[in-house]
Amino acid sequence: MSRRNAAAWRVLLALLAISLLLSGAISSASPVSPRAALTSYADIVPAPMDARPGDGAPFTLHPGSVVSVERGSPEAADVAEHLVGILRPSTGYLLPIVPATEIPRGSNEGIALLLSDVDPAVGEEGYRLDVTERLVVIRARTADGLFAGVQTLRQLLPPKVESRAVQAGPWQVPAGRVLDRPRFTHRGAMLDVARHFIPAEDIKRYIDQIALFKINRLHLHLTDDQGWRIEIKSWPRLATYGGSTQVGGGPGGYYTQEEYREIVEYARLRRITVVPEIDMPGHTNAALASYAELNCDGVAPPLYTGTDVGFSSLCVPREITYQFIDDVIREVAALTPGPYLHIGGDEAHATDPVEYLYFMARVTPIVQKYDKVLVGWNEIAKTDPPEGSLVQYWHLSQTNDEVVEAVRQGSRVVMSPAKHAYLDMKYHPGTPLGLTWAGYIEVADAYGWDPGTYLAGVDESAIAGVEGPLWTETITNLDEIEFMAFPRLAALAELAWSPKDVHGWEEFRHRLGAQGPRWRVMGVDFYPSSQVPWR
Ligand code: TNX
Repeated sequence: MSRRNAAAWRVLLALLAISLLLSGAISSASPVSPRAALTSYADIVPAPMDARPGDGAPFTLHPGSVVSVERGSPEAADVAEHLVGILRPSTGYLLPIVPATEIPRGSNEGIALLLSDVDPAVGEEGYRLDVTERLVVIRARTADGLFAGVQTLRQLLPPKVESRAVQAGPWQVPAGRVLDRPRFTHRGAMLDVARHFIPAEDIKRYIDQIALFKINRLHLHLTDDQGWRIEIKSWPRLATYGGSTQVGGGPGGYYTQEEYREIVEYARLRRITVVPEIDMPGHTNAALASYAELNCDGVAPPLYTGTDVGFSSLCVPREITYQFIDDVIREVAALTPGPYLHIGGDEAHATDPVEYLYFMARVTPIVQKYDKVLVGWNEIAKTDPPEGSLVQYWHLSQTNDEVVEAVRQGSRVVMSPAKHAYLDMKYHPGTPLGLTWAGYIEVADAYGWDPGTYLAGVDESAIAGVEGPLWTETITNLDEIEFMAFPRLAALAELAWSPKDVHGWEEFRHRLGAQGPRWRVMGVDFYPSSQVPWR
């Protein structure tokens, strides 16, 4: 069916639904159950820049409601598809998507996603949401903004809207308006799929969970000592052998390039840019085990299933090392529509410091040759990264001269200070999973820092954003990922999105408490911290 035919059918279906409604064949009135409690504008996470409840009647989604979308924008249409993908299963309504201009003014009832008449205050990624009795209107300059507005709308609908099975209404949104835009452009989550392999299906579920909090970067730590998780066609043993185990000795696994492309596309439809990381020159035992010629002594070490760090290094003096890196970066760049390529660079304790500098001077031009922005852990700051690079700060200290200097040379900083942002740290001594080297991180600790002022001598204008890394030495599956990520990732998302003047632990923990029912419906196995008044 052509796009035009499909659109015509949807309009017809909508008209049919509306006429059924008018003839009383479907009752739009709520069942005579007690009025369901309305959600609140005070409960949105991350807190919007400005949210005001109105005094009008709430909006109610009806069986005949339509979702209208700006004409001529395939990306806006994708956002509409995302929205009805959530609303249709739980409401059981048709919710056809129609072009905005085909709806006669005044006759529509439903949700409109528009790229026109936009308040300039929303910037590139923000949105304005207006809720009145008959209409929900989201206006933004970009599909990113519309998508962010849709996430706010989700949180203003009853939590059961997240159900995959039909639920009873009413489907109400309190009247009001929101004007919103992000503080930082980089709002990330990192997943280590190397220590334990995480299947593509679970990555997609995690993408759904993080998108709700306006996270827009998914950094995948694809390679480490314990496993190589991405198919590289020019060096096939990296995945087939180097990916064949994991921490503890399980079977491991890897993504074929086709599976990886699907992850990237799934993320794109949720306005998330995937940032692939190929860690080097350390954290490379899986590669060294797969190809003897990458080792200085020409002997491949055995695969590794422990949790030590800092013992492996690519062979810096050997020319084949750079042929290998060129091939890998070429193939990974070709799978990556986003601008970033992360080359790790952390904990290279088995690499001579002088050789480390030489190595980075060789690798940096390769990343540039394939048109990618260089990203690395903060150790790369000492290697004179090119202007525009991203330095990901993970150390414990709040001062770092190398990072200050890299910023002076035009790098920007992604803040992942381990004491606050490391999602693999235990919440408290009794947490069954996780590590402790950076301390315990309760929800208040994840929330209680300011990414704009944390690093001495680095101005907020040089901060690209915030990212929550989840290393998986002790984490083996999606349930465990959820338990470590939530609710802390929601705290980091608020630091990354919301203006500083709306931050506040007291307000935040109440907002967070409102997410409990939604997570329960979504099947997210979050940690029920006693710091949070869960609803
Ligand atoms: C440090 S953070 C690492 C990882 C470990 C993590 C465990 C960083 C750049 N390197 O290799 O998995 O600690 O918390």
